[in-house]
Amino acid sequence: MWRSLRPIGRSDASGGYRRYAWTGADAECRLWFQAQAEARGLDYEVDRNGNQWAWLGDPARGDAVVTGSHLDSVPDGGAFDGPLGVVSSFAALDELRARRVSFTRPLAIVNFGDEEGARFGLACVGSRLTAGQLTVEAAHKLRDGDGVSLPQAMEAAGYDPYGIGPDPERLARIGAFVELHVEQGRALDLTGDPVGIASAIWPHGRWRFDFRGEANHAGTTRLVDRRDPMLTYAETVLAARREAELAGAVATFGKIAVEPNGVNAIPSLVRGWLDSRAADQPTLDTVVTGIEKAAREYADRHGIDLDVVRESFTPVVEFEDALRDELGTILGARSERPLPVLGTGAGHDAGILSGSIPTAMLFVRNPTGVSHSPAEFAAEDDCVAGVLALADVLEGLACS
Ligand code: HGY
Ligand code: MN
Ligand code: MN
Ligand code: MN
Repeated sequence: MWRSLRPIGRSDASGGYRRYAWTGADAECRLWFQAQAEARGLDYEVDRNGNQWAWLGDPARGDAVVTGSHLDSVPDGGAFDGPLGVVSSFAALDELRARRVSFTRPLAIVNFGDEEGARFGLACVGSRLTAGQLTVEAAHKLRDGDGVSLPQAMEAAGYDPYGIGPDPERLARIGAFVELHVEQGRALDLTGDPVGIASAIWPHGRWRFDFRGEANHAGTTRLVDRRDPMLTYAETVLAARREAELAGAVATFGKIAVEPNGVNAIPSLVRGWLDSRAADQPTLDTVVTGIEKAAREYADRHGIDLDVVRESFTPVVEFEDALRDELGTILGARSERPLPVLGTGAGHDAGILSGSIPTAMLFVRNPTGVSHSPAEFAAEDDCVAGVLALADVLEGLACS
């Protein structure tokens, strides 16, 4: 199963993955998901937002147990972020069938579309639409770097962008959603556990900083005569690191767009995207406020115009105690010691859905701690441990 998925959207140049929403690689991943579902005799469907579902049992019975994750990636992402959760869900079902359990609740495996937001800039589009956390109007306004709109991209991929929207009936039929995900840090590597349980997701957001200056000749314009937005941007990047360090948070300018983007032209516009996250809301607010304040001081000093736009925000997610504790009980009974419970700075579909249904997450050890990079890794033994843990959880929740 894993081998048939791995080549899809993989770049020979970087070894990373380029599976962006509504592209050819995304379509191949979707065909892979459908094939896995149908090979297991599951009822396959695509919901109004393009998320894929594979059902065992009649969803109309309600109180379903759902597991899964996403198959899309960040630019040159790793092999495990998302796919490990989807592959492990199918493998856990195979394991449950081998155990000859009988299901007392409907079970589904889901692939949520466009979780990374790599193409249109907003994470978790499929789950946000379903949970009613993204309006149809706002979704239709999303554009990729080539100016292609989300509706155009969906239509080109054969999906109807005018049927998207909240899906409360679907969510009302779900009693629990459990997402298995590769850990995007080294906590489990430090505790020595192959699998852990998520406690919370840090609040996090994305802000766009537009620095406008004056395009001019790189060779003939005296330094004193310049209004160079790249200078202000560079000082703001340093300020972001300083503010994050002071607060024990994280802040990253990972994406930049420059106009006119010529080697011998002082830019007219530098657009930088900030991703910032902290363990709690007040700290995050302090960091972002501090970065923006510094940016404005630099802009004033260099005669630069600055606009700051918050493009997306996800408040802190505290995973529901009862389900989290139930996972702990189920898994604790099968291991020598209680599983570690750990927070994360990474956003997930489970975080988006936690506002609508009971959700929980399992993390699988990543000894490198690296993610959103081809260096992302999980050892085979740990992946197997993750599958068995997920199977135990699904058996405990959905089987007699
Ligand atoms: O950005 C995130 O935390 C997630 O991987 N989309
Ligand atoms: Mn990710
Ligand atoms: Mn992910
Ligand atoms: Mn994620």
